Amino acid sequence: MQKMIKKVLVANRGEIAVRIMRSCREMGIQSVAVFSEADRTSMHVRYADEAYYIGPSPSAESYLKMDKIIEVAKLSGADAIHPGYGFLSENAKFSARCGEAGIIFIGPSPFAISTMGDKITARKTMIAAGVPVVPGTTEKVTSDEFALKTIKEVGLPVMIKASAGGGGKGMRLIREEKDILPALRGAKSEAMTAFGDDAVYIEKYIDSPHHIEFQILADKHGNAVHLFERECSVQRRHQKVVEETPSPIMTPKVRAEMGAYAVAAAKAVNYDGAGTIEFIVDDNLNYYFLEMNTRLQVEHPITERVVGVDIVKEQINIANGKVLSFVQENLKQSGHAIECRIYAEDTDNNFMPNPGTIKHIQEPLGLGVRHDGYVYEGYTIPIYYDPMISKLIVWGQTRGEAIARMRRALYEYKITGVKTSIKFLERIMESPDFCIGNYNTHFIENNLERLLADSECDLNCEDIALISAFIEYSDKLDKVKQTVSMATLRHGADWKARGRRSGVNRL
Ligand code: MV4
Repeated sequence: MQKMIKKVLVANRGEIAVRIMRSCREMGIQSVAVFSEADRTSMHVRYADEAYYIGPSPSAESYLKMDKIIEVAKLSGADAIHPGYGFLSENAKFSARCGEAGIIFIGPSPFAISTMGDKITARKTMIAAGVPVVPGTTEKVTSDEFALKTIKEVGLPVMIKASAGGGGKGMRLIREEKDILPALRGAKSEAMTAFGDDAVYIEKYIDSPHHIEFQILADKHGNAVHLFERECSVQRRHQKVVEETPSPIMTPKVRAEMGAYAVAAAKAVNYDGAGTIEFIVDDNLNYYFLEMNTRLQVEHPITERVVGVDIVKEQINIANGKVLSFVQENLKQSGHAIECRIYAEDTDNNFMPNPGTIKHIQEPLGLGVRHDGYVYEGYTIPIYYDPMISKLIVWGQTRGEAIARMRRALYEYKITGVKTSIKFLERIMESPDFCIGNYNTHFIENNLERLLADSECDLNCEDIALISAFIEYSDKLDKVKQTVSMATLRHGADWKARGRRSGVNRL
């Protein structure tokens, strides 16, 4: 029997670092935080049992420093490293380096990471495993003739994708014959610049698709299960905004088929740990493997809620060499879960990141609500990292109940000091197409005007000035009282009620 993990170094920050440490705490495992200059006051540092400084704020000088992180793991006596998502999570070299240092990498083998990380190799491996892939090339595109021949076979439009890319990086859409060769040249040079690898491949373009992914868990003994799907089509520029499970378009038959393919995909690379198989799905429920994410994903909590499994705990059990404690037949979807990603961004200004200091935060609570975050009052969101503040996850017995609960939770959610995407998310939850489940990956661009529209507001300028003053001086009670009494004289005593009716609290 292998020695059990007693201390985990979390090589990440923000909400996911806290999320991972929470499962560690429940399992009686000590947690070690690492932090950059900008993260001295971050929540993950406070939550951890121990914390170590690893370098300057830019992630290239801290969270991406393999040597430093492994050194801290040894120094602190951590027997395992959890990489979270992003940073080193899908770095085959890091997985290997941990192994060489005698530290358990809580994630898949270097082989599984590199096979799935190279998209051409992944496609080949999936074809060999009988998993449906998008029609296109199985080898890298080595000549113009080969590209033209392939495109003739599959028909326009097509996409050119970088083998070293993924997640939408280095993609080009070709609709017309005259664009083929320039696009090919452009894609290759772009891939070379971005990834140091100019290998590209061609896929038939699937118009207006759904992005549906399957969560899988696999142990080191050849057992693998899927935890059903997540519908991730509500996205903007390859950034997911809302995720839900089950998918509104899924049928039991297609779900069972895709789930079985997801398990086959994992087994084809001897996968162990938690992973996600992304499929692209058209309106007729034709589905194709797109890529595999060999990490814990941002949106994992909706699966946890509907399937009733702590995915981080399973990752740790798997890393400990345990046999999965359930088989496919034990797993059921129960009810409906939705996640909204809350960003510090200015949705009215091209979604520009809006980091800054949190002046006030009131997090939603109550039945069926989970809030995975890391910020607190007075905390300054650094400019160096992703501006995601938190994830709001709700559960309902039905999709309708889940949407109503998400609206209620977003209504309760109040953050001042930074601009957030809360209002934008409320509009998504009120959109007729979202509410009836009629959406695909073009949902946000197709509805952008409505999603950004100014809400009707019956406040006059003085009301707005008053509320602004209230927020501005909320730490100076005397001044607030003075401002309020002046406003009451001007507007009569009903300003508060009028303000509440018009939703002024969220100004
Ligand atoms: C596609 C596609 C249409 N046809 N591939 C974008 C992210 C990356 N994982 C793959 N992506 C796409 N690949 C073919 N052959 C459309 C997309 C795509 C997309 C996919 C999932 C979620 C959102 C998307 C938004 C635009 C394009």
